[in-house]
Amino acid sequence: PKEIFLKDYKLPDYYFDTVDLKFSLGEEKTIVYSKITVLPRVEGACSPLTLNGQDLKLVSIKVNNKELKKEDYHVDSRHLILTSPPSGTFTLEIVTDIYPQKNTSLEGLYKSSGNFCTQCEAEGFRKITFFQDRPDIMAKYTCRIEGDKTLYPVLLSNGNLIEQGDIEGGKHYALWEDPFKKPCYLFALVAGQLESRDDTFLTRSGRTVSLRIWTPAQDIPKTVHAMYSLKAAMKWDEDVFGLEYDLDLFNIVAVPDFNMGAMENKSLNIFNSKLVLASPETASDADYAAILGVIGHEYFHNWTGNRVTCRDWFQLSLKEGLTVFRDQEFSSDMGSRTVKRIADVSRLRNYQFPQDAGPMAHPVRPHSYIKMDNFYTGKFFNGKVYEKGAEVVRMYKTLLGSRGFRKGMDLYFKRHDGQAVTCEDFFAAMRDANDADFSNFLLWYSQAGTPLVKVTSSYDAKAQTYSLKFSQEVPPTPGQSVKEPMFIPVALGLLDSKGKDIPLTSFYHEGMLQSVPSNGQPVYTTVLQVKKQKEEEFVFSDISERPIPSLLRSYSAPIRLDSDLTDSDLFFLLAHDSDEFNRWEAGQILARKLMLSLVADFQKNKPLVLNPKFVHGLKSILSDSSLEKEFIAKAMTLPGEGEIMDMMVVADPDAVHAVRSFIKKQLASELKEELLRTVKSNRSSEQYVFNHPNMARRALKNIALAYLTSLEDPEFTELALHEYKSATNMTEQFAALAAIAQNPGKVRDDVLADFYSKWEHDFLVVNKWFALQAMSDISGNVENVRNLLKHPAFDLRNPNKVYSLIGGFCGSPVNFHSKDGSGYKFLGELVVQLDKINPQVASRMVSAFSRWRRYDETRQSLAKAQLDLIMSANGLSENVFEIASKSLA
Ligand code: HT7
Ligand code: ZN
Repeated sequence: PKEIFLKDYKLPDYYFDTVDLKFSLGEEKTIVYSKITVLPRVEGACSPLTLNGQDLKLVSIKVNNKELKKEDYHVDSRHLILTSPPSGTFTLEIVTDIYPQKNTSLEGLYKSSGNFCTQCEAEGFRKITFFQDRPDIMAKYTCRIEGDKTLYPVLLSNGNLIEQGDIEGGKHYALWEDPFKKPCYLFALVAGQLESRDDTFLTRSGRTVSLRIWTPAQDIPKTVHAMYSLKAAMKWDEDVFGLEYDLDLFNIVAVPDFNMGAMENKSLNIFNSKLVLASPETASDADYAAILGVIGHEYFHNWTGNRVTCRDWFQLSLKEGLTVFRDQEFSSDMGSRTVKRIADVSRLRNYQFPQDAGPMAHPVRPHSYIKMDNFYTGKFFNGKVYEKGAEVVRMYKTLLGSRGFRKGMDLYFKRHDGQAVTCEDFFAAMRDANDADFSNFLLWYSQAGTPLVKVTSSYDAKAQTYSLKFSQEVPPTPGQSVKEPMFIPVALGLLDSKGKDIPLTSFYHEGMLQSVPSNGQPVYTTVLQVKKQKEEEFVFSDISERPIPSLLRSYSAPIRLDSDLTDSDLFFLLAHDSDEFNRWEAGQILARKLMLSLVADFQKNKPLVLNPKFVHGLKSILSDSSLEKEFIAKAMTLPGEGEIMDMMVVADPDAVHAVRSFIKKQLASELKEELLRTVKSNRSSEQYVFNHPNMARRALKNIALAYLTSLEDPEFTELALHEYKSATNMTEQFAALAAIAQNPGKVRDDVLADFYSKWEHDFLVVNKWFALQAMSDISGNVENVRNLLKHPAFDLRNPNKVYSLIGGFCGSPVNFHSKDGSGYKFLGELVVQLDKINPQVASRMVSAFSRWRRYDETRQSLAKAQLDLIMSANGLSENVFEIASKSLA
């Protein structure tokens, strides 16, 4: 397979001005007619024009209305090359046959549950017709769709519907015109039997936009929350960024077969049903929150991605990092900022940091790729381009403040609307709008690896000065052995002995006095700019007692921080920090330290004893009625097994699992009364409402119930059964089921069977049921999962089912990394099977092997054997090849 490099980027020799498409949808094949106005970039040049194409049957090709002679073009399995195109502007007409019914890759045009739909990002348009399939080719499109009127009553594409009518043979047509220039990855077509929920949005300039959410008729009642989310997102983008929607129609279509979460096609977003359909009985709070976030995300792409797009796929973070940042901010404003930040940082630590420390490490802007699809974030595949990219955008805001950031955004749109640009262009807009000195900030895009920042503190009582010394190191990653120091914003506060913030006015840095910016009000948090590899000192004067530093407030940079804070400092921060994120963080640092020391004890066969101070710390959080309930739930959640394994020289899944279970049970038994009180006082008394206080209450109740049920005490099993039976919403019903399912036995089996029989008609709920069983830590679970593969509701062709069952299984370290190799064998076999059906989904699954070198020798050789087997499979896709070969390198 061919590797593509950023350094090889060249401007295209030809631009496309207009693209007129016609689709004749058929049951055996679909015929695609395309008519393109081609403009040479340099007038008079007539270099060959290379078009991409994959799985296409070329029917005919015309240039300026004349059939092209055989000697004037060349076709191979991936290209159509016009060897001597005319000089000057010309029209190119191509007819191709495609076979959407046979397309199981869910890329290009395919059928999902009887309906046609498309997925073109990143490089799927080449499966529809021959084209320059690259994002810097921006053109105006029209699209005429013809199809059977009964089978496909609804015909949708991008832009405005300008004509429709009946044609012979029981068919009808629709003609769509998109007035905005766009790259082909934003093209979309949907045809089928769908109904819509309709609404309107009045923009701030007074235009009425029609909003339509399309699903099969029976699902329409489940689109209320999606419509609410869309309208909230439209309003938020106007309020926060001054960005208004630019067409009179916005469509969303929900499809059950989709490789990712959703796709931001211009004015025709296509969504995985999971991220549209919700009702209190069938969707959990987490589903509701995900729908809000993803509907927002795709909508926000209209400006950050569509109006201003990427020059090439290496710049993916330009749109994705920025849009993830925007959706995170949207969700924060709609709920709790602290809780959202905690969730995002946990995700970063659990998925992205491990990747950054493994063979798949790559910069936010990769230097090369084989299959671009491998750089996207999906359900079981977090990536630097998205999550770390969002952290990079957040750092601009931390450094410039909200107003400075907004100025940078305004300049970015002013300069680049309608263009395909690079990460440097975004950087330049932020810098120029603020006259900022960003020195080496761009390294965040080009250097892989998570920086490790060490900080030591000292207090001089006589001089009343407090000094913080920073040093940083960026670990080597594949292809980048030596790194330069990064520009790291460290948000900082200082607490006095009563736990109050000390006002900050100035500090010395490299002998220079720097004043803390203020608008006349006392300032409690300032941002230090750490830029050097060697020691860099910041000295605060007039500090009358030794302060406790609250470092990296709100997680101001995506780094690992190693400080000299003692356990008692951390307990103090846990109790007092005004930065709630750092309160949680102090608890997490303590929990990580505790877990690591217990893991060492476990490995030495020493008895496990839980530090009473830790129990006491959590007890006071649990009983503190002044705290927000969801914050308490987060603080009660122990760091994930992956996070702890990541901190070990040799990851030991069995020890980490044993220790985490031990702490959970120990906490449950010591805090029994408080937990029971928490369950009882947080039951739902009213109808389900999706709002922050109610979600927080349910989250707290559910974690308390999970702790209690882990004790395997009949009293608490009974309690969980009661909660399961009396639940009026999926959040509580499923949490009770999950609590019961922790413990093997008849009760578990009966409740799982009961849940299935209740919900077998709802495929989204059945996926939850698959995932719950797949992720179970019950020993030898691989056999259950193998049996579930044969369940009538399971289908390897549906990505959601694969992510639930196979992805879910890989999420249980004890079973996936089982020392007998049964988990590895299971995944190895499935990847080979899946790759023949859907390479994108297969490559996401194979990435579970990528960190095989982190384990002991036995596990290493078992995992490597599976990777070798995968590599030797016949007809291996480029997607799987890239991940498997990089993992083995
Ligand atoms: N921009 C969208 C990316 C996407 C995608 C990428 C590869 C393969 C399938 C895909 N479906 C959607 C999603 C987003 O980030 O908004
Ligand atoms: Zn996106």
